Amino acid sequence: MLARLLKQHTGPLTRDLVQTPGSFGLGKVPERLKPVGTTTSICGYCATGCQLKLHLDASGRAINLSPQAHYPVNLGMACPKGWQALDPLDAPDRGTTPLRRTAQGDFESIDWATAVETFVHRFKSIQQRHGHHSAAFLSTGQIPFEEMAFLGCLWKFGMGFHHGDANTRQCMATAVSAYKQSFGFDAPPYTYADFEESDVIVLVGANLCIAHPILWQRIVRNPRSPKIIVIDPRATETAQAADQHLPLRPKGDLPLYYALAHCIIRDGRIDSNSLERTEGFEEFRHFVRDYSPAAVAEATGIDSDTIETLAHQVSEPGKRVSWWWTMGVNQSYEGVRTAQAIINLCLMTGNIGRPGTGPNSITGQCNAMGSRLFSNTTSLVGGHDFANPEHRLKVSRILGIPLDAIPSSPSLAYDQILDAAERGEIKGLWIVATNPFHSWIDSGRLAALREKLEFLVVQDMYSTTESAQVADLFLPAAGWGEKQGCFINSERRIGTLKAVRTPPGQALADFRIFRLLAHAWGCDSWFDSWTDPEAAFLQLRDLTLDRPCDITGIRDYQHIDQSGGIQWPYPKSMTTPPHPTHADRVGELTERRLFADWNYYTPTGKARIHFSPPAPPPEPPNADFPFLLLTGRGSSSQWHTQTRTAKSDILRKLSPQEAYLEIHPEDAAILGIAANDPVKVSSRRGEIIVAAYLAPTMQRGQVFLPMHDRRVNQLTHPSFDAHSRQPNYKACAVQISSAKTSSPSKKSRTSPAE
Ligand SMILES: Nc1nc2c(c(=O)[nH]1)N[C@H]1C(S)=C(S)[C@@H](COP(=O)(O)OP(=O)(O)OC[C@H]3O[C@@H](n4cnc5c(=O)[nH]c(N)nc54)[C@H](O)[C@@H]3O)O[C@H]1N2
Ligand SMILES: Nc1nc2c(c(=O)[nH]1)N[C@H]1C(S)=C(S)[C@@H](COP(=O)(O)OP(=O)(O)OC[C@H]3O[C@@H](n4cnc5c(=O)[nH]c(N)nc54)[C@H](O)[C@@H]3O)O[C@H]1N2
Ligand code: SF4
Ligand SMILES: [Mo]
Repeated sequence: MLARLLKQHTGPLTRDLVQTPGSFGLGKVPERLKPVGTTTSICGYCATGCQLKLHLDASGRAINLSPQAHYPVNLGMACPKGWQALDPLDAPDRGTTPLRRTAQGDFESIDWATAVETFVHRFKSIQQRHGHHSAAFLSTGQIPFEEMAFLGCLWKFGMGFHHGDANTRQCMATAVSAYKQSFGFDAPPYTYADFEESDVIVLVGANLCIAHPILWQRIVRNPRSPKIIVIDPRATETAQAADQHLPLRPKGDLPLYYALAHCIIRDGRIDSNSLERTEGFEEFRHFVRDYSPAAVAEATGIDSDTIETLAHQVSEPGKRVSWWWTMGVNQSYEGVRTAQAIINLCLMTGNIGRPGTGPNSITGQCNAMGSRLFSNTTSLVGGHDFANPEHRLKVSRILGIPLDAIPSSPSLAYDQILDAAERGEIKGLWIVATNPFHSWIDSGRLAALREKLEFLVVQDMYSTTESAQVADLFLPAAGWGEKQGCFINSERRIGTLKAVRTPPGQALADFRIFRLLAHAWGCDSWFDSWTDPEAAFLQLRDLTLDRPCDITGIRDYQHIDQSGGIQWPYPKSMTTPPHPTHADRVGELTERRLFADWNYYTPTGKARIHFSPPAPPPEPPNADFPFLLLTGRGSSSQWHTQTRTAKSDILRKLSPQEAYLEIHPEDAAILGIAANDPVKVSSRRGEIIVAAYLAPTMQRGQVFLPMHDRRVNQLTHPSFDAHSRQPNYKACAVQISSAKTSSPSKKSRTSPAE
């Protein structure tokens, strides 16, 4: 009950929690645990990128932590996950030795020499028999980018395999594609100060109070009394705390933003100077003629008067308007065009490149932005293009990799890798710091796919994850707090992490594991200079020369720490003489946004306006599956597949422990379902039983499941955005019935619309 209550009130409560050190285990410290020193690390959960101050004992071991007071991101605040970041390191199910599957199907402990030998032998054998396209890695946005780059370069250049993708495909691929097409580079333009400098803040499919609580705090600090508008089918914690909530029909975003463009153009509220810096506006003007508010009212679920008012609010001359989106936009079958519809509105109204403005995609994982630049998956490492011969030459020269070892095309996308595995073309998979057997869309399919794989390696902190449990070889990894490196947060800020704990047993930092594997594969001479994360960082830094993400002005890790983090770009030309303290540099370095000159990274220097007619949803509700299922984050104390957060006593107390379905009370009443009743949720792909949570915050005919329960993705529909290949996690058709009866009663099949 406490958990439910906490969940229900996370908005206002979050505000209390982030400011009350005592409530998070920082109370009285026993004498023997009195810290003798401190260091700092960026938090290893979300992409906000809060800096934590780690309190160390005499041996350099972290015994506690608190949020860093002067860091320009969190300004002394942290959410519950950050406060409890050390807890998961001590969990009893940490992987402490490599494990290998025996002929009987059990795991046996092996030493590293045997593990590395097994890895190399099995993958080499696959490559010899089936070629360079026959295995792939699936990695993450949650390890330092030095490690991501090592993995991507080792696998593709050193080991000679072609395919690898990351869980950022589940998350940020839409924003990447949208920015690349519109601006010529994957460049989120904002800095967090924009939250505090806006007059109108539009949050689209972004539940900040749960998913980015410290960013919500930044909004709360805005002295301009901003109008906060939330566009979300659900009356989320954030929507309840906002000035206005537009409960749109799921996936009604695209016609809604086209209608806003229609009104803004009709009323002449465009910024002609900004428009001069764009291409494609005439075609767009013509296109949106058909999108009057009346024409889209039904598709959006928003009446024409409200749309007219919104059009006015977001185009008022002299007002600073910022748009912020997260998974409500990205995880859609037409996410890229939706993100671009927002970008187009900002370009039309001049709301870009100025304080308090911007079409701003908020990233999810601590290092999603690092993955976008350095993982060597969709883009060639360092913000380059596999297809560009000059880029390949540059990477070859700076990293000392033979030119012919660099592929000229990007990898298959995540879903295409899994399709290829299903067809038997991909025989081996190496999963690093992600848990797809829980988090991938239509996850039930992975069980069958597993049978087809010859060899599955999982490299994780825990041997108990859904993915580790089905591996042939498990490699135990050190986690956040046990290793060094850098993350890049949502506003492009690079920050460092430190090793303040010793990994348990034989667990090793991912970086060290890659070094072992490079040696055993026989390609270690190519990675001789990758001796440690900072050495790798310096090479990766040099690689960014003359790219939009140029960071060649950064001297070393210490420079980053002294500067309060450094946002890209930071080319050599920006380097100023070092100051003794971080405080002197505040203001000079701490907040920078892109496109102040409305010059974009496209060949013409102009932004490109993209649009397409909205398409019908892949799986609309019908008489048999009458409800639309939305999924997403459940509470601020739960992280994804919960391998880490579930290990903290405090975080467990702060979050609901049983899986639940949010359903409108009137829909529940029609189905004969009372609060807490077991309910069966079935889609065409599977069925699960969870507890009913009667939520007037839901619209009729829609239900919501938090993604943290391992069974949720057995229901989701495998459809994807055509441009970004991001999964459409947030809309599939389901049937709901009381699980008190054995088969769905006639009543349970009643459409909520009836
Ligand atoms: N506590 C916690 N914080 C996290 C995470 C976590 O697991 N736990 N994960 C991190 C990661 S990786 C990510 S990506 C972010 C995600 O952060 P968010 O995107 O904010 O979280 P979600 O709950 O996935 O989705 C946001 C909202 O999208 C809405 N939505 C669904 N369909 C539509 C639609 O068609 N249109 C619109 N406009 N909205 C829609 C949903 O109702 C939901 O409220 O959170 C990060 N922060
Ligand atoms: N239905 C539904 N599904 C979703 C979503 C949704 O909204 N709805 N959201 C999607 C999104 S946005 C995301 S980002 C994904 C997240 O999905 P996942 O990436 O699968 O989820 P995590 O639980 O974060 O998995 C990270 C894994 O890395 C391990 N790990 C942590 N640190 C380290 C390390 O340093 N080294 C190594 N080797 N391992 C480490 C953890 O123990 C954990 O097993 O889920 C997606 N799935
Ligand atoms: S808001 Fe994100 S980065 Fe900050 S403490 Fe919480 S999880 Fe960590
Ligand atoms: Mo994500």
